[in-house]
Amino acid sequence: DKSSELRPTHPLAVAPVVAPAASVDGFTKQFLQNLNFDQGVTLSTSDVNDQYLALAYTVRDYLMARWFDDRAKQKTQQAKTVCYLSAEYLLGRQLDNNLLAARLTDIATEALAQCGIDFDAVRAVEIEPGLGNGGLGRLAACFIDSLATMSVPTIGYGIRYEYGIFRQSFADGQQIEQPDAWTRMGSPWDFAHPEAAQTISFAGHTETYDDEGVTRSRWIPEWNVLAVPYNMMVPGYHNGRVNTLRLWRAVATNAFDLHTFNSGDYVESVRAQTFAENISKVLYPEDSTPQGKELRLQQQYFFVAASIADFIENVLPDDFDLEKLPERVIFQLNDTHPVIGVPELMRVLVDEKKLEWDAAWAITQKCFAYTCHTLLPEALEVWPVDLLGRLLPRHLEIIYRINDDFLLEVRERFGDDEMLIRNMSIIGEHPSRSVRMAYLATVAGSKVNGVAELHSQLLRDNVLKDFAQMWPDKFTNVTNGVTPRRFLRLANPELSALITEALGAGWTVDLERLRGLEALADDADFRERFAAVKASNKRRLSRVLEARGEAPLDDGHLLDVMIKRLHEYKRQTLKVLHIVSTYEGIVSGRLDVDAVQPRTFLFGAKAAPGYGMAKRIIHLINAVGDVVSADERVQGKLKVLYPANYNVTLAESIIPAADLSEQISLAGKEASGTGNMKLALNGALTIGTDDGANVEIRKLVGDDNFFLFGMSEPEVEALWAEGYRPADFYQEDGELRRAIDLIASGAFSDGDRSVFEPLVSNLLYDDRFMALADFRSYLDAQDRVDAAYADQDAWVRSAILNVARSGYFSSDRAMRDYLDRIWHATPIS
Ligand code: H53
Repeated sequence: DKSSELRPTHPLAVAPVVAPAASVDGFTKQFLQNLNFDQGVTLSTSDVNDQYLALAYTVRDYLMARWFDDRAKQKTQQAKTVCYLSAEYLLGRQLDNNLLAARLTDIATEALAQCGIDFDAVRAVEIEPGLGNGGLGRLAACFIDSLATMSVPTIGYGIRYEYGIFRQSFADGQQIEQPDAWTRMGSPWDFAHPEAAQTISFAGHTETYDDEGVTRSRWIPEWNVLAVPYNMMVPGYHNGRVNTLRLWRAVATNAFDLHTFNSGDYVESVRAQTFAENISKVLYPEDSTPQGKELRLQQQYFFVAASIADFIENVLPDDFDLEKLPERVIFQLNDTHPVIGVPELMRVLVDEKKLEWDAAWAITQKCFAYTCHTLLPEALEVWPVDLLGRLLPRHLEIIYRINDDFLLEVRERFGDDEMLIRNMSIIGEHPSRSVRMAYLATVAGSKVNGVAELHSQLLRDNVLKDFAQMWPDKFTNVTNGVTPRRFLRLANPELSALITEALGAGWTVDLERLRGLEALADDADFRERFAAVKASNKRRLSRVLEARGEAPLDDGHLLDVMIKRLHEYKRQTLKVLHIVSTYEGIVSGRLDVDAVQPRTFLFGAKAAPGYGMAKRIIHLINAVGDVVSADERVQGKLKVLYPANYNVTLAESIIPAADLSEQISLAGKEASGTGNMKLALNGALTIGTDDGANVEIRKLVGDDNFFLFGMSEPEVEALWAEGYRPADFYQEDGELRRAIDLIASGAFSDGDRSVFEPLVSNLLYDDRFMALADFRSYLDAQDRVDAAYADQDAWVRSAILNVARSGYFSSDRAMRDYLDRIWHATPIS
């Protein structure tokens, strides 16, 4: 600490920081003090938001001493640090999580009760930081929770967006987006450190110069912004550890651009400030379909450059020998979003620290590893060379040099195969010249991993085939995982209590212990209690829905949930076809009503605002839902619910209540899925294709406890190869025809046939994701679901086995796999 010598060492200032007494009185005292001195109110004049903020500050106070300790250790112990670089962290609410981690839940409950405060009302005002879109962002949040719980020195680096994922509402069944000003009522969980800001540069040009006989390059940037770090606590569960999530916010370097100011254009100079601050203004709402917008590249470079500089300057000791960098850090690239960090580290090492290119490259290759999260070709980020060269001219030069060296290596290994060279080049030429970020990451990374077994296999066999041939050992798999603290212990307190009663408390950090429940699946008394928990969770969800102005749940209904981003490859439309077909079957008398179980179909999904087809699908779900839920002929039988603004908080109410988990993507398209894991872990049975992590879920829970349907990935490929004609499936299947015809007839759009015409034609004549080809198999599987649900005892047994066999999907296990296979880092004491 550079300034410590200058600081007076008052005896009180050098004494160790201690947490307030861990007692109800100690907590109450601290809470009231925070109400008074941080919120400026008394208990009697406080409102619920004051109480929430004071409570959050109190929890912080308890964690603070541990946080100081862990940061000091990070400096002195010189352990290898995992720097997780992610453009998204979908954190969810913090209060209950942090209380739980710090063992303060009971104390806080009692303290608030003594103050006459309704704890649930306080909980309800917390606005979750929605700094991510979906699976990828939520995965990052699970990972940092597990790393803290496992005492692995970690810094999560990302962006402190001013506006997170938009708030969704519906008007006439169509999605409306509103900005999510998540900090407007305060943000008690983060600490701004403007004094530790980094200056991040953009644009300009490069030049060479003579540095004592050596020709070197340097970058003369044109403009810059400040990256101000906001630190958030990431407490481990019951281990006294607190890691850091460091999110960067963009602030203008100079409030008044002097030149502009002197020329008299005050307004213009303030506008320039807004330009800089736009960088961290808003999260891009596209999930797995990047837009290639300049602002997005600015965001990516902004946070990655700030993070690398922060690590080197502030985490490493002052005179650190950078040749040893790989011993102290691994930068994990969460998808391609942070990959611009590769040329940035090269620039720092070569231009600033004056290392030789080859030495710098050897270091860089050891410091990065890359996780790929997709198979969709349109999701692999590419940046037009002219855009990248304009914004980051030096980085483009470095990328060209990396590519030249790499292609030489390819020629040495495989000869002058021009086709191969073109296919593997980091610079693509078609349709226009651009940098392929996934290839750059693959060339630079020490390891490349996919996120489920099937996905990693398809990466090796298709998407990155040539690279896997060149470097077979570089490729590995780490199947995703989810944190059992948030998604079982907190979200499902009643099931947690039942499990703890049966197995002891250790399962929260050792999820494989859930295996112990297998034996209890055959215990009628346990089954009854398990079923009672599910029923109670449904009532709780019903209350949550009613509080949001939605219809409640009906007793005895099978709760069938599809909660995930709206994307064609995930096939919400296939789900709609099942609903429409069932509805039509009952209304027309074609179906034996008694064989159809009463069901509530529950959707949760946001669509990217610019994704027209996804928005039409939302409209269709709502339109079908309105008609079905209002039709007397299916009353008590079918109900469709689509609460708006699905987010982590709502997921925490839905998942524990679910009976059936819809994981119905076209095989080979969903990299992993993580909602599938959360639902199985909470005792929902999966109806799913052999895709992503479904494959592993099915293997673990067993075929008897999983409803498999649809084409396998090789079958999908074969059907494509022979020429897929969706209309043939329509012609050949009467039920499919009736369902599609009903939609086309205007039955769900007040007779207006034009409303869903684009959707219907897309299904009949394009159907990129082969919903029609899998329809028959899906309906048959749904019949098996109905039959299985009719035998409640057998169903509950299957549900218990799903819980018992899902321990593998803990993110703690995923972190152990990353540590062993990729990071080679170890927990510290
Ligand atoms: O990442 C999840 C996977 C899921 C995949 C998702 C994802 C995004 O949310 C965003 C971009 C991207 O390339 C992939 O779709 O299958 O479970 C976490 O790995």
